[in-house]
Amino acid sequence: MTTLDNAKDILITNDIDGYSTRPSPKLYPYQWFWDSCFIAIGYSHFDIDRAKREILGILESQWANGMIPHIKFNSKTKGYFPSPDKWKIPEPKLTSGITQPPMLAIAVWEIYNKDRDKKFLRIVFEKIKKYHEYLAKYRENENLLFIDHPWESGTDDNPIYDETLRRIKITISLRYKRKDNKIIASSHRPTKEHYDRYIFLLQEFAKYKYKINIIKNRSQFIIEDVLFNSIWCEANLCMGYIAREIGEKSLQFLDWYEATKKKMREKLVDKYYFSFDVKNKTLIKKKSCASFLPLFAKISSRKEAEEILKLINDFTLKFPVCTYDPKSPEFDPKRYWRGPVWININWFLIRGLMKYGFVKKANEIKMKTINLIKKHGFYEYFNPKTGEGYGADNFSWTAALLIDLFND
Ligand code: 2M8
Repeated sequence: MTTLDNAKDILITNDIDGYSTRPSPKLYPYQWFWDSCFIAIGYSHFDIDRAKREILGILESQWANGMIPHIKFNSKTKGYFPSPDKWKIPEPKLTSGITQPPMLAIAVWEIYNKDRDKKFLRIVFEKIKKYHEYLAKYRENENLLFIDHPWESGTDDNPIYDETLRRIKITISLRYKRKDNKIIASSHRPTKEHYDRYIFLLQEFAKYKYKINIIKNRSQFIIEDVLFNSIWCEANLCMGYIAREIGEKSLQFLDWYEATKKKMREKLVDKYYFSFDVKNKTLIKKKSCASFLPLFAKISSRKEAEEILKLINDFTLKFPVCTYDPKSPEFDPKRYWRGPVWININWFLIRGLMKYGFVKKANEIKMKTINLIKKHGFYEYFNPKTGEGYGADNFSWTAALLIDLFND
């Protein structure tokens, strides 16, 4: 079997029901929102109908207010903590109660570019529009979107959130049993201090019945996140294109794009782009992979892009690219989002570098990413010094994005 065949096989094996795919068989046995967007992009190269069904599968989980939750559970599977009953959501659905980076329109635009099926765009347009309206209405703070849980960032234990999490006072006694660290070595997963806060926040959200205004007032973790806002910008551009293709209004999306981009440039830059802690009123000046994302959405000026390129070089050990500053004492080449190489970040980078004409660098990262997977396997993340794979094996987005890189 070729590596490409392996990749396709992983997606097919991780299929749940023809409409959703597990990120990995054991560690993540349900459908995750942004994972499935990457998965759909992978499928679009060899089974376009299945790619479209992955998108429909995500949309099934949408709440009445437009929110798209980060996990769609099902009643047949067990083995993940926090399980569906822990979320206590105010919705007659089996889902989590928080969202993830809004990749949906980006994935749909990728699919559309393969077969120009306007019928599919018409089926999904209103629902994605409703999701964007939800984000603009409930998550906007001075023209930037905020996240209210580290899991919403997709880069869960990125050290940029450490200080904010440390300030959270846990006011109740927490009793819970993790499952992740029974499957994967504890030293490769988030710490207990982090999990305590993840779970505490969930319990607070349930107490507030997921009312965003109350959460925004009372919670300590309110972050205008660089990665999330960059993806929001790009997704609005894609919604603008989609709207135009099917004769719908595109102006609102382009307004959101412009307003967010302007605010990011005003508020989030200090040489590099950083996230802003709303409660502590500080720019979190820690260098992480999130600072690369403005390239992907073409937010940075030429000069800023050149600085980001230097940062990428600083973040390149033997295998590109570290997710956290390798010179920082918080860097850990084995622990989750605190240093290891992640394939989706490399994918964002490759696309972003191409947009600024940094073709050589983009191709270099692309070839090294493909070779890393070929040699070390379809892992969730990789040691940037040795290439060793960690976390889940047969990880879906590693497979899906490899398919995309091969075909790009
Ligand atoms: C990781 O996050 C989940 C919680 O959502 C977990 O650790 O249990 C993150 O890497 C996230 O970005 C990803 O979507 C998810 C599933 O692959 O796993």
